[in-house]
Parts: sequence; structure tokens; C-alpha cells
Amino acid sequence: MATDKSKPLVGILLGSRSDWEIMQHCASTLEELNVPWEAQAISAHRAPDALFEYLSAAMERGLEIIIAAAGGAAHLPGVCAAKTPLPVLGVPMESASLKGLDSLLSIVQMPGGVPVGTLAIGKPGAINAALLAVSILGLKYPQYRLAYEEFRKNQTARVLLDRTLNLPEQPPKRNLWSWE
Ligand code: RP5
Repeated sequence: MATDKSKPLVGILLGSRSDWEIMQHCASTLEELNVPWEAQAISAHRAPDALFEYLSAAMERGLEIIIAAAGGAAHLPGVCAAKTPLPVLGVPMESASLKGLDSLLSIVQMPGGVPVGTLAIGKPGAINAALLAVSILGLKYPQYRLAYEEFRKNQTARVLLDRTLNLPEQPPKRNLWSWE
């Protein structure tokens, strides 16, 4: 079933177009579970007015969850949370200099009073942000609760099908007297 893009429930915001390669995994996970989404790159420091405009209209436009991805100083998720009462899920992007530890700490360390639900750095965080969004939407929409339950059930079946481990044909040689 195709996702109805005209009424997005999840808004994915990116600090830069360069975050899209990773955040596509978020969008495709939402798509897989038939949750309508939209994505825009609106930098909090390069285009703050456009970001405020987007967030001011978000609820009225029917969005129910914001997923915000940013790298480095990564203030985008915090600014989103400051400007909208919608739940904000933050995804730290891997950065060139500090491998995303900077992004993670920036996003996770929101001062008390304005929460951002923070996910893992990079692709796992992108996917989990989508899954968490579906799980939250499932509280209100039974079809998303079912879709999420189905996803989890299939995932469990897949890993259990592939749980037996064997040695390769040529097991690695090991010196019985050494633990190295
Ligand atoms: C952040 O700076 C973005 O979220 C991105 O992760 C990082 C680098 O942005 P670009 O210089 O590639 O636009 O604002």
C-alpha cells in the first residue's frame, strides 16, 4: 500500500542535505510501515526563520511527531523542541572530526524542561527514530500499532531462523598453549 504523502504525520528535519544519505533509512522505514512522512533540510543556524515558520505551522498541518537529525553542534532538535509541543526525536549525525560524539552529546544533553528523545548515532538511530515514531503513533492509530507489532514479529522470526552457528570448513588453527 502506498503511503499518502499529502497528509504527513511525521516531519523529518535535517540540518543539511548532507544528512539525507543516512536519514533516507528513517524515511524508508516509515514508508515500509505505511506511515506518511515528509522531509526537509532546514538548518537551525543557516535558516532559523524558515525553521520557526515550519515549526509554527507543524501542528496545524497535522504533523504529530518531528524527527530532527543534525551533526556537530547539532542544535536543530533542541530548537525544534523549544518551538513545538510535538514530540521531538533527535538523531545525531556522524561528524568528520568527532565521529558524531559531538552531535550525540549536543542532542542528548538538553537542559531539564525541554525534552528531546535521543537515538543512536547514524543509521541505527535513523531507523530507530522511525520505529519509535510508529510505536508512538500506535497509541492513537491501531493500524500503526499492528504494523509495528508485525515488524517486530517478522524481525524475531528472521533472527531465529538464522540462529545456529557452525565452524567454517577450515577452522582457524589455534595454539593449544596460548590464549592469543
Ligand atoms: C549540521 O552540520 C548538519 O546537520 C550536518 O550534519 C553538518 C554538516 O553540514 P554541511 O556543512 O554538510 O551542510 O548543521
